[in-house]
Amino acid sequence: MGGKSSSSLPPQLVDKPWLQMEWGGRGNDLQFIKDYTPKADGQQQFRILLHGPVGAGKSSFINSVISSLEGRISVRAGVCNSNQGTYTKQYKTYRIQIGNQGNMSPLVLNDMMGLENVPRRHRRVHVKDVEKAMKGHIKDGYIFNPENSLSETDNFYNKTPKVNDKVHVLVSVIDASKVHLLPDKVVEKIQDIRDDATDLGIPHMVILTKIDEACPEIKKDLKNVCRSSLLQKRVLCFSKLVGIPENCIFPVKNYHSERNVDNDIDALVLNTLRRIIEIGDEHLKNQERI
Ligand SMILES: Nc1nc2c(ncn2[C@@H]2O[C@H](COP(=O)(O)OP(=O)(O)OP(=O)(O)O)[C@@H](O)[C@H]2O)c(=O)[nH]1
Ligand SMILES: [Mg+2]
Repeated sequence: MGGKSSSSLPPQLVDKPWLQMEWGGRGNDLQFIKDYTPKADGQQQFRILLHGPVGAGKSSFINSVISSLEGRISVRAGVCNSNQGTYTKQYKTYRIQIGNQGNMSPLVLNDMMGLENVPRRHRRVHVKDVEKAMKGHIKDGYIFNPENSLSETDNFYNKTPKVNDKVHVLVSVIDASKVHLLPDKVVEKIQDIRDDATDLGIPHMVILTKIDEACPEIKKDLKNVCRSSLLQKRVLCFSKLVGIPENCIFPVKNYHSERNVDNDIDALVLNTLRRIIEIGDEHLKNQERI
């Protein structure tokens, strides 16, 4: 993938785009997302679970999705600027309204506590909690305990999860500007969680956030994401680290300081959300055939 950088281009950009993106395609993706309904028996919801290192932009991605779909900046999911451990401590479900009639989208996003670079025992707790969330055992509002995984006797433990409680796509959220700096132990945990998802038959994809911080040319113009060799390298790097195909890794710039929605940010966010739905839906259809 990719071409060599020509002399007229800044060194971080390559001639031939390595990523295909229709910048004017926002309307198509928006319509696809608004029209989506899960087809499986008894399924009214399509649940997307976001997990990943602390401060990677999980909650910001939820705000970005809501902002892009609703056409105005949303700050529903709490976001924090400080580096003092994970800000999100609760297992929280976000539902999205479609249009002004109060209709709710079947799409449901779940936010959770970030994966910290902590002693081994605590990381195990995190991996177990992600597994429980994927199986639908964690009820909305549960406050994570970094020292113990959710107990089966806890009031927030759902003993009999239904099809709507289970996760349909697992999304790892990773800071593109720090991919190459991820501690080995954090990479191992992401691999463990990916293995658990595979065992449970849940598709896994990755969002690389903060692409504006990862490449100065993207900061200048978001459309440069398709030709940024720096970002391409980060995608390849993460693909090799975790063993996930490059075409399951999606670059995104979240809304974080903007006061108004922006067509280019929307285009990337909506296109990524569409791919999440398509990958999850394809998987559900395949499972039905088995
Ligand atoms: N420049 C830039 N900043 C971002 C982007 N996404 C998130 N941020 C910032 O990164 C910081 C952390 O974002 P959060 O959304 O709180 O990250 P999180 O993964 O939910 O973090 P925890 O809940 O603490 O685990 C905030 O200051 C955001 O404004 C992005 O795409 N670009
Ligand atoms: Mg958060």
